[in-house]
Amino acid sequence: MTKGLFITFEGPDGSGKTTQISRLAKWLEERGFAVVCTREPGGTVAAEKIRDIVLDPELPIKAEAETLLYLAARAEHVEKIIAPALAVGKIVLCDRFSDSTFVYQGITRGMNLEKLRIMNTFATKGLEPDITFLLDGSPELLEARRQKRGVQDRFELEGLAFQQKVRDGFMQLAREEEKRIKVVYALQDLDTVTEAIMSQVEKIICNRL
Ligand code: T5A
Repeated sequence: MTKGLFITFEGPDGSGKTTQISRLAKWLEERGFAVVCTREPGGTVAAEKIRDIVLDPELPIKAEAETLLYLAARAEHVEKIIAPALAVGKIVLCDRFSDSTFVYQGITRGMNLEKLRIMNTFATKGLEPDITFLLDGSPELLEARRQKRGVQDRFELEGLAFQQKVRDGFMQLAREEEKRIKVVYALQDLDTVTEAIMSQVEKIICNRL
């Protein structure tokens, strides 16, 4: 591929993004593709420090400050990790990106979505994913998975009503951008979820070659 491929994974907390990214990365690497796996907030030294702040449930932050921190982390991440990898033809698999800001800070926290989109474009310099997998599932069933895993961050502590708003927010975005955002039901067995994702990625790669 002459131009890289930017794939993002979105969905409620604990929906299986990290697990599916590592499975897809293995599958792509076995086929000879150069893959970069990364996450938001995070991906660079500074952005990982911002991650520690924004996810710390013991540290209260105003919604505006929280939003700016997520966007600052993203600006770092795009400039230093994502854009350079795409420029040399790599496939970037990113655990959360702009859609998380639109859902968590916009739709769920109630910040103005249009303003958020403008600020986000400033942070990303207009970079958008080629395809986004939205791992969707009922908050009650995902809660059981999160509890098994243990530690909870700021948003995971907000309860089921909050997680339902998050789910509805992502589904709203998926309806608005049907072509880019592919909804995958997360509460199937691991292999079925992976196959649904791989078949879409295979199609895109074949169209690009
Ligand atoms: N955020 C982020 C914002 O508010 N604004 C933003 O702009 C951005 C970028 C990130 C938080 O930051 C917020 C949103 C988030 O609340 P995080 O720690 O990265 O925090 O949280 P998550 O993205 O939710 O990551 P998690 O690690 O919590 O969940 P994953 O990655 O979706 O799930 P995963 O793969 O770790 O799986 C969870 C458990 O389920 C099992 C796994 O083995 C694991 O134990 N599992 C399955 N079990 C059975 N069947 C399956 N199909 C399974 N898939 C996974």
